[in-house]
Amino acid sequence: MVLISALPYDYELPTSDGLALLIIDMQRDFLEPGGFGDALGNDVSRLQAIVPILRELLSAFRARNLPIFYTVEGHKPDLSDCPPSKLHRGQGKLRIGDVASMGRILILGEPGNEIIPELSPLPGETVIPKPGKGAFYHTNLESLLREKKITHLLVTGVTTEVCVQTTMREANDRGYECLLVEDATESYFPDFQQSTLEMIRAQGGIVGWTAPAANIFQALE
Ligand code: C5J
Repeated sequence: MVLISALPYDYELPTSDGLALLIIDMQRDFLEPGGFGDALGNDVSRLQAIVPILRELLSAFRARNLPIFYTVEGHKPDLSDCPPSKLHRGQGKLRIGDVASMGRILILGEPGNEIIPELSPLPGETVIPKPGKGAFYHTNLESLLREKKITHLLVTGVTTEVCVQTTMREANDRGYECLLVEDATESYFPDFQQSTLEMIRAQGGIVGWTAPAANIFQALE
């Protein structure tokens, strides 16, 4: 373990066994025009800002052979795993399952559902499809983490206040020591990103810790 500077206080980072990188939903649906994020009226270009840091985190984890888990939010083509509440929410022109420029919106296996090419998973890295906002809901993430004896999660990806925060709360309730990497998570709403970081680390780290990636790189050197 190495103590790294984090908020609300130093975080014990395992530098080998027990540590995993979790990359939430860095898929075209959220980062490129024509996907789900765009259909909801968001400026998707904002999310590109974290791609270089995520590439560095990927390199650091790959160099040390540390486990990496990606998630993608998506539904079966027949939408049987999409509750009507999710399907009908909002007033956008396009909905989940509709055909757009990257195929059917938020449907597993469609071009829009792919992780962006800059962060493409390598063989052996696990991609977990998830129907909900949280990565533990209706997925095998927990059993995979238990299998690999993971105790500490570095959480990254998009969007900070939706899938990232939901996942971090789910992980926290399951006993994982979670650190949200401040400059490796992004939102369509800058204020929500900042508020989420504050919520996570408030009350003595009620959901976990936050720290910039530089503090992690230093520890993994
Ligand atoms: C959303 C996500 N925002 N990955 N999904 O619907 O945060």
